[in-house]
Amino acid sequence: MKSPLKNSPPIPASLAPLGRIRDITPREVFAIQEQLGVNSIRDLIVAINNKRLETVDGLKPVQIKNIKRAFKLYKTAGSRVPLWDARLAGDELLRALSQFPEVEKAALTGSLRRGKDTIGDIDILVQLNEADHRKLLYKLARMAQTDHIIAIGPHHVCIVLRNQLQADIRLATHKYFGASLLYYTGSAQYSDTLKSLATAKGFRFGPEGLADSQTGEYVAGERETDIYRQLGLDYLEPELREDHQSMTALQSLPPLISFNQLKGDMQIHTNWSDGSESIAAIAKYLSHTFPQYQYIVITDHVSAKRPNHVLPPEDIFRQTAEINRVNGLMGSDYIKKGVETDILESGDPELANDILQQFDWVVASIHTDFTRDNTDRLIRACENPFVHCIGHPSGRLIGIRPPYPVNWEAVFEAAARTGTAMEINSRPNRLDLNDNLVRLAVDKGVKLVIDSDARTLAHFDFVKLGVSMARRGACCKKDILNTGRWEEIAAFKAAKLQLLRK
Ligand code: DGT
Ligand code: CA
Ligand code: CA
Ligand code: ZN
Repeated sequence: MKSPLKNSPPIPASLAPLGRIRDITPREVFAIQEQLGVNSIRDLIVAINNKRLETVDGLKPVQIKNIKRAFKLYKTAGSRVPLWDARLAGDELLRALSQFPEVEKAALTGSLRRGKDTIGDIDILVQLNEADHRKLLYKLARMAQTDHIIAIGPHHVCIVLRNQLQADIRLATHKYFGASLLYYTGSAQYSDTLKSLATAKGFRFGPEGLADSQTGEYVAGERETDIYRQLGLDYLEPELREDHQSMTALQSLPPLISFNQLKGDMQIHTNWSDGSESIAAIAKYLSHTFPQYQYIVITDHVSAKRPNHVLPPEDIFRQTAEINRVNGLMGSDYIKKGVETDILESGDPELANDILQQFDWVVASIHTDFTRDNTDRLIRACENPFVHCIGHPSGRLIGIRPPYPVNWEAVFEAAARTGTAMEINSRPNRLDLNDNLVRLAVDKGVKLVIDSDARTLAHFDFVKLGVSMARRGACCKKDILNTGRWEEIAAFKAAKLQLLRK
């Protein structure tokens, strides 16, 4: 028998990542390289976008399909970027595009508008005041942020930015801007479901508008809301447009949580532990920059076991004195005394209850044993009367560490039963709880807290990412504890104490 590998040429080094993708054989890589002159992953993107794989002699349609699917998988596993980075780049592109006199407006679409935790590519929709799209596409695509153009069509250009992110820029006129916005916000699954629904109701839906399928006449397109209305649907926030379930299950929901409703930041690290700013500098910055905040909670790690970047327990009183001093200068008790304590192997917090009792807010987090099933530990931590919140509950670090195994039903039931909050940690590589866990927690009646876990002043903006997770988890104001005044948080703590004393 002939060895299947015997006649396979080696995969060229520049295309090595391709060789690691399931469904792509060395022979296929070789044929693509030879016949299309594809010598890098970048060339391959161009070839796929220009439908040139279809011209390769010896590649069957099913193989082409496999390569495309595998390449999509390669993209998802290897090169998705955190929402934070994509948002900064997307906002910069929006600003750049708005400078062109022909551009009437521009908006983010795709997963960026839906607020997904990681982003495959940036999608932008531009409304123009003139019809010569092709000429203008070249002009837009040559903005300063562009590294090179991958593909260009009549109303669409795909570019690679200097920061190596990829962006799709699509054009529309005001007549069908809303339809394109809806269509290209996706998700693809959601857009497809809308299409089928439109067909069932005697319409045809696409990026150019909603048309009567009998007459071909356009009946809606300028605004998303016009299309929803024509289809007899309630408007659905972009963060909820993920799967077909969102079509029915999420109709007539109360308004989703918004950043403006947050009344304080519940997890902040200072230069007393691993942060870089003083308590006074943080208080001054936040009271000016986030005037909606009525309170902020300092939660430095306190540990006797971990030597570095933590506050030793003997310094708690000195830190309390400093918080009192700054509060005194501000003439309020704006700064709350919190702590982040480790959840030990047993599930108990490292700090003893008589110490925990002295804090205004206690976050307990797992910082060890990331591979074992942590269900029991998390439940045990919830059962401590002085633990108010579980920090970054799933322990994932996006692109670095998967979440540890947990029976979430059991943990959220314990949190609801004991009156313990769960954190939506807003750091870009955490976003923990994620959207799906947020939704499950809310279904189980668990209260959530959105906080920054900031180490520097720039980190305080992260809470907007946490808000995106909460919105994707269908959270309303009542689900988020820190949309309330501090009195409401105090009542939440008192209720837990009462509950566990029974
Ligand atoms: P990503 O980029 O992987 O984070 O996810 P998306 O959702 O941004 O996906 P992307 O960039 O491929 O497409 C953006 C949106 O455009 C997508 O959510 C729906 C729409 N779209 C693009 N291509 C198609 C298509 O072939 N069919 C349908 N129904 N929608 C599409
Ligand atoms: Ca995208
Ligand atoms: Ca795209
Ligand atoms: Zn932590």
